[in-house]
Amino acid sequence: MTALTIPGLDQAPTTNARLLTWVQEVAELTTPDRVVWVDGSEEESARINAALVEAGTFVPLKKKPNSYWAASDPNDVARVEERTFICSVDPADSGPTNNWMEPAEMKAIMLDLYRGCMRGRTMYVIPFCMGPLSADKPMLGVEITDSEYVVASMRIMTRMGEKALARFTDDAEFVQALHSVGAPLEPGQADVPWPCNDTKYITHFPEERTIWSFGSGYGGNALLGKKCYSLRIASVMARDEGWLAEHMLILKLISPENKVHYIAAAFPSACGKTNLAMLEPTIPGWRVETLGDDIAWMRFGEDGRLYAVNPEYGFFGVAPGTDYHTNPNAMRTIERGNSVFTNVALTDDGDIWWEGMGEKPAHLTSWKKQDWTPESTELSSHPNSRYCTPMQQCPILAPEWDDPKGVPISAIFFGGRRATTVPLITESRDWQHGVFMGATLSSETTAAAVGQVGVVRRDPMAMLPFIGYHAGDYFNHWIQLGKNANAEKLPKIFYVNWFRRGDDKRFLWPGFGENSRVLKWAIERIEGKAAAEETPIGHVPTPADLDLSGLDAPAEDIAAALDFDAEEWRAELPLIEQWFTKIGDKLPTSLRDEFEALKQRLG
Ligand code: SAT
Ligand code: MN
Repeated sequence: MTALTIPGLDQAPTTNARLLTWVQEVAELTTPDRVVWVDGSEEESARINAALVEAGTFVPLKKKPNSYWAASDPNDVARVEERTFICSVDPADSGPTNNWMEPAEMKAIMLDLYRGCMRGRTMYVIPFCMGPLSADKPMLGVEITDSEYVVASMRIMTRMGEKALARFTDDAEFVQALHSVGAPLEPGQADVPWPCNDTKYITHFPEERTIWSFGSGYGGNALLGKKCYSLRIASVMARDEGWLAEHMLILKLISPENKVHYIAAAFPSACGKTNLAMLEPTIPGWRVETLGDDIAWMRFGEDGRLYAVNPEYGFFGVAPGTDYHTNPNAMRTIERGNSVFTNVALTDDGDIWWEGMGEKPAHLTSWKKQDWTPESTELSSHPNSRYCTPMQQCPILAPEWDDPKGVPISAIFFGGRRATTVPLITESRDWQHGVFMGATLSSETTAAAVGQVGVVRRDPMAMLPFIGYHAGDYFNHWIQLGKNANAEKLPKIFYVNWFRRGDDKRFLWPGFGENSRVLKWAIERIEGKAAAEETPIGHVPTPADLDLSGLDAPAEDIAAALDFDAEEWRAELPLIEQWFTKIGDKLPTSLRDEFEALKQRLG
């Protein structure tokens, strides 16, 4: 078959030569039955959703407008870090924390997999833009995919279709993102509701700003604007151009005096970024507005401050544990409809349910499409089940969410999930010390990635699976940005841990809305209004330094949550040493110096 016979291929709504050539090449390689140029219209969306319902991928929800339940293949539920590659030309540019393969070798393997892989399917061409469309230099991309689920999800998660294509000038640069579920259909062969392939590759060619993904339909593996573009590829662009692409939420904190501070916070996947981004403060008079829950692109403004933009257009949040108590604003966002729920449970009356959503219904259809009752021994929803919902439906969305200038960041939080050792909050001594905190961040693994859950690992800046180049160079980039900036105007860096536990494993700090007390202390430190104790690891508040008025929690627990324990930290030192050894000789000497100084202070 020659490409010209593929219906739709010649209906390109663009004159961008690079795009036209690439689409032609991919169509010839993957031989789909037809090509659709995605315009992002309502009609098209209705068509795609209807096709997904027809295929059994989507079940329409009776209780939520224009919303759908989807259950994945049970083997395709999370990011596959083992199958994720940074194929830089030089292996030294991928570094010790990424998988690497020689680009030509990887391409040969993947070209073999891609050959004919869209047979029997439709190839969709999705032009998209990460970040505001009105940016001087819009951050463009095109995803080619054979998955309707991906088209429907990209419509929620990115600015896509005609409105993005309008920013494609004839010579516009864009990230090429190729995706296939890897499940060609023979003539007459019936499709399955969740096509995918046991062989999976999530591959990045950083020098070419190109992404090749094969075999998975799961969010982080398949929605290529998200982790693949906005973190792995963008972190390389950011290194080259002097900015930061980070795994951070962005929130706006408003004091009772209407003073505004913006905070960016990095936590590993499934450690509460969405909850913090949408928090309802429990302290009177304080308010939070949301700008993003997962990714922040930060550039210095003309005034020397660091400005953050959220490249995304929707939220792809962990469902279990989300309810009107833990995250009322996420619940209000999804109530408005237009959402896709993947791997949660389906109620008999056509709504969704997951663990943590209050009383257990008498009967559900589980994420494995099996009958589920409160007596069932299995969970109704996968721990990494997700809601995918438009950002603009969030009732506390900050009005400046779409401003291409971004918002000036006052504080950066690094945080992980640690049962011991790490206090509720620690303020860094300066930028370099803050970068050390980020570079040595540790967290227990979660269900967001395939693998064992609950194992402590170093997760620098919560970016371990997302740094698109050598981690040592990445640390150096952070250090250099600080050196070149006006220190007075840099955000203050804090290290937080909401997950410290008592002897009986109970959480010491209540979390959620009460985290506003921690935010308040951080802002008051920046404003020079709050006290702290100097410890070997940084400045830590005593219970008296935090606003605990009206907090219903045992005083011993609060003290234990804030406690700096020298013994625990001395036990941490060999782990940091190991980690730095792994980074090797690209570790900046300034971080080595920070480590030696910490050792000294710990005695
Ligand atoms: O990788 S996803 O973006 O799908 C979810 C996550 O791990 O943060
Ligand atoms: Mn994430």
